[in-house]
Order: sequence, then C-alpha cells, then structure tokens
Amino acid sequence: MFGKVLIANRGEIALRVHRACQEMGIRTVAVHSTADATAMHVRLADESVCIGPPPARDSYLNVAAILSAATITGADAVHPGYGFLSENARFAEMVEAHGLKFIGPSPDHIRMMGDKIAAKDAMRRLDVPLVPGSPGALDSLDEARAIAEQIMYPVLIKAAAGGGGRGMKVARDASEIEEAWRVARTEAKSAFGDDSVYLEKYLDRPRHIELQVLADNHGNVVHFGERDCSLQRRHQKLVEEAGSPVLTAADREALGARVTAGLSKIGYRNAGTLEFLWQDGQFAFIEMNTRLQVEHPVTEMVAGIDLVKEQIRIAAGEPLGYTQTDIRFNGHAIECRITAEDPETFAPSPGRVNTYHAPGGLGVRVDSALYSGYTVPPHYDSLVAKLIVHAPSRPEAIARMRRALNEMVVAGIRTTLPLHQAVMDDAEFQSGDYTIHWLERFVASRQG
Ligand code: MV4
Repeated sequence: MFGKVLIANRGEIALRVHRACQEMGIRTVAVHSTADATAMHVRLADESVCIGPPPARDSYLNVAAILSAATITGADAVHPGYGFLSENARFAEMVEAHGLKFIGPSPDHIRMMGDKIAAKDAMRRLDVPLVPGSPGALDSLDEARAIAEQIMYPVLIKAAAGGGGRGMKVARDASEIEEAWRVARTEAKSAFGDDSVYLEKYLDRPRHIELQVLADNHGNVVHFGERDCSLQRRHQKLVEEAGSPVLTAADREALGARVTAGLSKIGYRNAGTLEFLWQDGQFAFIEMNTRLQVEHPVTEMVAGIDLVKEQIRIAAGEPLGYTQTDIRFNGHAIECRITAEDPETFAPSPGRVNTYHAPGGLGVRVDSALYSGYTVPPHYDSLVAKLIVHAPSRPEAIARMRRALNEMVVAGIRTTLPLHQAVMDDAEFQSGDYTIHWLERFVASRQG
C-alpha cells in the first residue's frame, strides 16, 4: 500500500480523499494556491505545498508544480479528485512517467471516454444501449440531413470533444438542421479546438441516470447501482439520489450486468460512471466519466462502501475483495449541493462565512471544507458543502433532508440552502415524477 498520497485538488473533495487516506494509515500531501493558504484541506493534510497564484491554470492545473510537489514530498501516488486534472489523459501519463501511481483509470481509457464519439463506438461494440444517431463523426451537412430524416426529428448535434452540455444544438425539423450543424461546429471549434460533431435523436423529456462502476487490475468489474441526477439547472446538478425513484431492481441488474461485462472486455480499471438518458422505460448511453464524481456519497450510503478507499486499493494493485452478488443496496440517499450563490439569481456570492454550523444526527453526512471565519475565494467552483442523508425509504430521506437543511447555518454569504428547502417541500419533487427540465421551470416560477 502507498505510504503517502498527493491530493491534486482543493475544497471538500480534497478533504474527502484525505479522510480515506487517514483511515488507511496513508500520509497526505495537500497542494494549494496562494488563495487557499488557510483552507481546511491544507490544515488537515500531513504536509502542504503552495503550487502557485489563485487562477486555477497557474496552480491546480499547473502540472509541473504538482509533479514537483509530489517529488519533493516523496509521494507514491496522486489522487486527482474531480474537475481540474482528473480527466486529463496527459496528466495521468506524466504522473506515471514520474514513477508515481495515478489513482484513476488508464490514460488510454481517459482519452477514449473524453472523445464522446469513441466512447459511443466502444459502448456500441459492447452492446450497451445507445441513443440512436450517426455511426460516428458527421462528414457533411448532407450526411446530417440523411440521418436526421432516417431517425426522425428532433435531433441534436453534439461536439465530439464536448460533454457536460457544451457545444450542443437541437434541430427540431429539417429547416433547422443547417443552422444547428453550423453553430455546433463553430462552438465546438472555439471551445475545444476540434470541430468534429455527431448527431443523436433528441430525447425531449428524459431523466439523467448514471451507473457507478469499479474495476480492479485483475479483471473484476462490479457496479454499485445508479444515481438519479435529473435535478439540474444549466448542466449544474443540484440534487442527486440513489437509487432512482423510477428504477426497479430488475432494471438495475440488467443494465449493470451489461455494463460490467462490457467494461471487463475493454480492461477498464478504477472508478467510472456511465451516464444514461432514461425515457419511456429505456436506457440510452450518452457519456462516460472516468473520475470520482461529486455525487459519489449517495452511492456510498446505499451500498455501504467507501469508493475513495476502493480507488486507492485498486491503484495499489489490490483485487476487489468481493463480487457483484456481495453488493446490496440499503434504503435511499439524497445529496443537496450547497453553493455560494444567490438562491434565486445564482449570482456568485464568495466572501467570509461568519458562522458555520453543520447539521447532524442519524443518517446525516456533511462533506464540506467550511469553517466559521473561512473566506470563500472567488476563483473557484462555488460548491461549499454537500449535505447527504440516508434513510430506509425515499419519503423518510426527504423528511430527514428537510430537518437537516433546517439545522444547517452558513451565515455571511448567500447560499442555495433556501432553494434546497423549497425543492424538498415541493409535492412534485416528492412524487419522484420529474425530468431533466423540471428544475429550470421550478426556479423560473420562484423568480415569479
Ligand atoms: C441529450 C439530451 C437529449 N437527447 N442527448 C446534456 C449534457 C450532456 N451530458 C448530454 N446532455 C443531453 N444530451 C439526447 N440525445 C439532453 C441533454 C440534456 C441533459 C442531460 C442530462 C442532464 C441534464 C440535461 C439538461 C439539458 C440537456
């Protein structure tokens, strides 16, 4: 096992990784920008190294500084967290080239899944269900037209290098295809430096359901069930649940079996998440993320597993000590992402947190790097706390979340706590019957 792990991240996820390391007897190295010198992840780590000025490109994305920090502190491995360098195949390669272990998938798999067309190609070959669409990149507008006629409008043109909603254009009918083709390619070129695009049937009222997997270096692949992440606004998730209110155990097992068999064939390793759209009882793969995700705690609560410890053990070469049939799902978990934003306008609200009080009690977990007197810097993601609850059933989890939200205090800055309270109080949310479009309308109705 590793003696020392460098955590190439900040905020709650750096803390999350640190906690797993501590319990495993592994020492930790925090890296931080000058804006984060007093951050909780720096305070708790065994050692810390300043890697640059506040802008992420000069610090948390500064590969040379991070690798130097790993070398001078004698770290054995690097955990990238999420965001920043977590899905950068080149970074994973450089970590390994410096004689360190990258706690994540192989560079080749990171690269494959980063190319959304290559990812779909792989899943097609592995018999994972896909959204109907072009067999690969579109070569011409004529090809786009022909495929759209065949699979029927509406269609979506997406950037191959995209993901997370960037570089996507809908064509509702034949009159819109030329414009969608042109705009998608232009946006893809300017955002990613790559104008390759592909086409899919546009699903107009899906849920976003993702499957968590883990694979070791010995051919074992298991899944930990799904998360329902349909409650999002502008591609920012607000609330996630495990399991999905719409899925049966049989659906979960069928999809899980298909996916784990497929990933075993391509030799995937470490953690991964497959994103699906779910509509009319059908799953359709859209993308795969090759990192630990923000919302991983809801899976941990229902599956009774520590995904970060598993990632570390896998990277150290240990086999999974269990098989799929050992994995059981218990109750229901919900996560609220609390951000330093105005709860109505979503304007960023960095600044000093005068008072921070975390809720507690049975079935309540808070993943946060906040403390009373901490100043939320303006340079990074606005996530300040994840409030996670676990209870025997979805209604009990909602009741527990409402209670925990009431207890929680983050004073001095604006946060999305009031929005979360309104969502939990809403009868439609409680019914479980919503799509990816529900939250946008809910927010608009609150703005009046
Ligand atoms: C789609 C779609 C409808 N049909 N693909 C948005 C982010 C990216 N990961 C994929 N996205 C979508 N792809 C087809 N064929 C609708 C979305 C989408 C979405 C997906 C998941 C969660 C929230 C979303 C919000 C808007 C659009």
